[in-house]
Amino acid sequence: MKLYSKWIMCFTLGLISSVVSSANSAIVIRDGWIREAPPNASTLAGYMILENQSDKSQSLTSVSANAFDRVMIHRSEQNNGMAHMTHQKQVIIPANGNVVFAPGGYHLMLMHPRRPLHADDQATVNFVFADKSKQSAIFRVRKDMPMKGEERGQETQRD
Ligand SMILES: [Cu+2]
Repeated sequence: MKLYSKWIMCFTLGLISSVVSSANSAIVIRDGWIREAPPNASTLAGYMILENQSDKSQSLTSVSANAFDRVMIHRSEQNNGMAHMTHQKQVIIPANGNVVFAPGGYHLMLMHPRRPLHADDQATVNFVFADKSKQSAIFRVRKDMPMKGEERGQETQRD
């Protein structure tokens, strides 16, 4: 009987450590897309939803992509009717909550594309979080925001 419970203990610890050593974060990245830009554009914008499926808040600290020299996290804001962007060192995703990156708000600034990106092309984007966990997602290049319900439909009419 003692031996048996010891075995259970080992098995449980083994399971726990395999979860801890996993590099995947508790964040799910959904609906990733990159807005298509003219071929000579030096910067593109990327959008997605970061969904935190854990009971702990998470913090996004850096982003990279093979298709770009550098990726920065920005936030667009309106101040006295003037739009401007600020660089974000981190973005906190609340426990069991999400943060939406969308035109007019948070966005990824994808700098200096290393290859031409046209509508329907794909690029892998890599996310690193404050707890050193990582997550990657495939973003699709689109002419415009994916249509999903009326709210987003209105966004696309801004352009
Ligand atoms: Cu920006």
